[in-house]
Amino acid sequence: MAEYMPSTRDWVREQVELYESTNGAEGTTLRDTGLPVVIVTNTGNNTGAIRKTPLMRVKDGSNYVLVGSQGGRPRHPVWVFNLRANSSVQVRDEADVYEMRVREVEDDPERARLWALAVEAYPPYEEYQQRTTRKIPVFLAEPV
Ligand code: F42
Repeated sequence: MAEYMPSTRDWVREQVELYESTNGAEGTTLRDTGLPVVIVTNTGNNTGAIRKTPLMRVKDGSNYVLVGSQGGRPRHPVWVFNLRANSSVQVRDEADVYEMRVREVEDDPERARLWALAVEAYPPYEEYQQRTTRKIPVFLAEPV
């Protein structure tokens, strides 16, 4: 059984701990924005470790849109490489945990549709994309 290796960022690790230990009753929003967050459990592509990554909740029917924004920094968050290497994830949305498969969305019309949903759910994504020449990766998580 792979071991869980928490994020190196304290507030991220703490949010995951609060979210999971309360079975999604607490820790489910981005700080005081009130905007909902999901937890994506993914597999480290180097270590094989269990990684847990809070992301903004962007729904597309029963699918979730996962946005590798990391505040518009110049480099991808490393969970992007995890998803590219292993498409099996779990998405926790409050008390519900779904087994899902992710695929990176490159096709422009589909990506544009999903990007619009993402920006609607979390407007700062647009600013983040303006802030960097990096094309922010978009994944779609679909129920298995
Ligand atoms: N990040 C986003 O990109 N988008 C969001 O919508 C988002 C929302 C959000 C809401 C709440 C919250 O608390 C955090 C939120 N974040 C969001 C931040 C997100 O949870 C991540 O912390 C952030 O995106 C950075 O992801 P990261 O995977 O780069 O994390 C780093 C800090 C990290 O944990 N690094 C580990 C370390 O030890 O340095 C390694 C993690 C890892 O997966 N290692 C891989 C392995 O094999 O284990 C190797 C990865 C590689 O290829 O190098």
